[in-house]
Amino acid sequence: MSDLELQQRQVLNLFERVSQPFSPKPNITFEFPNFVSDWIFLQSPTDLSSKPGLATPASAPTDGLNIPELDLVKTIPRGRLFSNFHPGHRVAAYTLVKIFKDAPTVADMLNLAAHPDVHDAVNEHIFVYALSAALIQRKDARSLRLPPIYEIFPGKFFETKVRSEAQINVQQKKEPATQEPIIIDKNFAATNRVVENKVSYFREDLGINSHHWHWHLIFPVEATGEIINPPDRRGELFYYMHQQILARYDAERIANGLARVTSYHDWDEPIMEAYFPKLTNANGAIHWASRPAGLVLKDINIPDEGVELGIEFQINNLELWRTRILHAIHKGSVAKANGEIIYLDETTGTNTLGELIEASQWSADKLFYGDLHNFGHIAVCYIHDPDRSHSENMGVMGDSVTAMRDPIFYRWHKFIDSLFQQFKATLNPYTAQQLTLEGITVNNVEVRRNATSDNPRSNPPKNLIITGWQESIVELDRGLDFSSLRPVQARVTHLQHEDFSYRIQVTNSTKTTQEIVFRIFLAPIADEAGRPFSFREQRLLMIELDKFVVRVTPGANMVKRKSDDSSVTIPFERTFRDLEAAVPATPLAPGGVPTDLPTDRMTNFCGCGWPDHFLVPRGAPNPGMPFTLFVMATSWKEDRVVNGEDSKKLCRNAASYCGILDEKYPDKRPMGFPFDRPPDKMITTLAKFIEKSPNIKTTEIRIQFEDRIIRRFPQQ
Ligand code: CUO
Repeated sequence: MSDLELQQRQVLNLFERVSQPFSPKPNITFEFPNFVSDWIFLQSPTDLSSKPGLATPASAPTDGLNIPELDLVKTIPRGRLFSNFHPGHRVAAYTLVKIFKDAPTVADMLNLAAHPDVHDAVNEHIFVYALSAALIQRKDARSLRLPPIYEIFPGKFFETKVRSEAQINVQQKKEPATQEPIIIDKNFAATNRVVENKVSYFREDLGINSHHWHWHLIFPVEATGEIINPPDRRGELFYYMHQQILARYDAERIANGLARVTSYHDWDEPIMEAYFPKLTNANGAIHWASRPAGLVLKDINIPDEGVELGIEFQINNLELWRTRILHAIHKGSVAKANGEIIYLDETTGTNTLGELIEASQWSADKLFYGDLHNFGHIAVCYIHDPDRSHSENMGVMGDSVTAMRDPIFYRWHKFIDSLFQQFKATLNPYTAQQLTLEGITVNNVEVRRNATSDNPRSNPPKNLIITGWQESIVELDRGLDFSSLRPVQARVTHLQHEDFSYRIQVTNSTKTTQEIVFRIFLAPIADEAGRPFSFREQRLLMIELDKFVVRVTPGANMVKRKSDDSSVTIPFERTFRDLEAAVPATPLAPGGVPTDLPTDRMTNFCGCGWPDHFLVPRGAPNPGMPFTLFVMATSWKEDRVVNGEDSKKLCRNAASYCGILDEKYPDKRPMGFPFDRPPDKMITTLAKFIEKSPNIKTTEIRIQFEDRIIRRFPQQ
């Protein structure tokens, strides 16, 4: 076994049954790392001789380890649910990230992570967060893959009773060949008498929630380890990625006859959308709290949570911070603590505001502008027990893995988005010149479904996309608290669409070949009652489907692009078992430039990306739901951000919402361009918006939902 193979197996081993004491698998040995003796104090002996698979080199101390900073990590006890929106929890988690990143080599880090004084002593959620973050951030770990978060913590995705069914499965000792997967009911959290349940397939989708976890993992609120500067346009990405979630969610709501999400900004009003998650941790002992209808936000005072003072704030604080942020938006500038003024201009204003509102370490003045977005998550997740006098756990809004399950997530983020939209309204509308590209005409655009085994018709109708359900297998046995020698599988049902392609006819009337950026968006045409949207409304519903660069030769060109090449999405994640079967044999070059690796071997950063199976909204049953498909051509020469060898960068396949690892965001335009700001007052329709721009073309397409299983991929 090569070092790399061993390390990949060690990573998978470390993420198995994290709530239990660590147990190395046969053939995987961890060695107590020599390096720790340089920077630790040895106390609290743990006898490793009784731990098979945990070896002690001759020169290393044998009596256990005590890294002083681990005391800080342990301020969040094992078993407690973890919130990366909570400052005290973050201190604990980032401290462990730093410990892992400070290990001289990846091998040292993995050995340290396996030590019982680390693995078995720190909070299991923090352990997974910290090891994942360190693996992503360490350049020398770029060849290693993380298993999917829903297999590490199935309790954050699947209802409690799945655990007992799994246990029965194991006790009955069925052979794998005869073992039926556990069926996950896609309506487990509520019945259809709950109106909001119509879109639970979106809120509770495992790919969508995994994406949200990954996004917050790679864009931490504060610096971890040696990171000092934020990733490029991090604050703007915070705005844009969440704005796109809202646009996508609203499209699902409209398709299901529901009104668009309303902003949650009146914090004295009761929240009428209840949510009962029915989730527990691996052994079923700790549950995520439910939130009945009618609760009102209360001041938070939880002294036993996190570092020193725990967490305490008043809803008044949120109101004060909101006022200060709005003041900054309408004055056009924010003031740093040292008095320096930062103008909110059209180039960096959104980014500055994003850091301020979220609020991250890179906020211009966190004391003055506060911690608005993060504390909103905290206030909602403890709304049922705001001082924990009932010792209740938090609700799902506290954890980035689970927050998107709750309807209030979207209302809270609609409020957050409204702050950005107020800023965008202060910017000059795009001029006709900014919206045109000399010499390039997009003559036509259409979509065509690809033929499938289910649908072998050779010439499917154009401008029609079919959606339906797909069943996928998820492995549960690595995330449960009991050991099983045989796979325990669950079958989950999620939305899927048939593959399709864009065909864009474009004429280049210049004399030279041009590199053109194609920007493709999709938005519903009418609301749930069939009333057509004004352009001002529809602009906010535009969903980015793809953005790509093509060389266009003089004369007529036909550009074809497949839906699964989208710059927004990533494929379904690989299971623990897939990763074990496909451990990388050779490391990547330093800096992580892949040479010939297939997509599913790329680094952990690839875990960030909208799930491919949710590229397009569900649509409506026959005859389908009408959408506007929008294609715009802009100049790559003007939009390009010099990124070296663009085509070779890691994980650029979901760059639109996640950026590119260690690189600048690969597009100079504001995220969401050209829909990121309101048009001129005189422009009331999309047709008017594009009338002077031959480089833009729209067409009407339909998305038709068929309430049946479609087989886009072979069944696993
Ligand atoms: Cu992603 Cu509020 O930021 O959940």
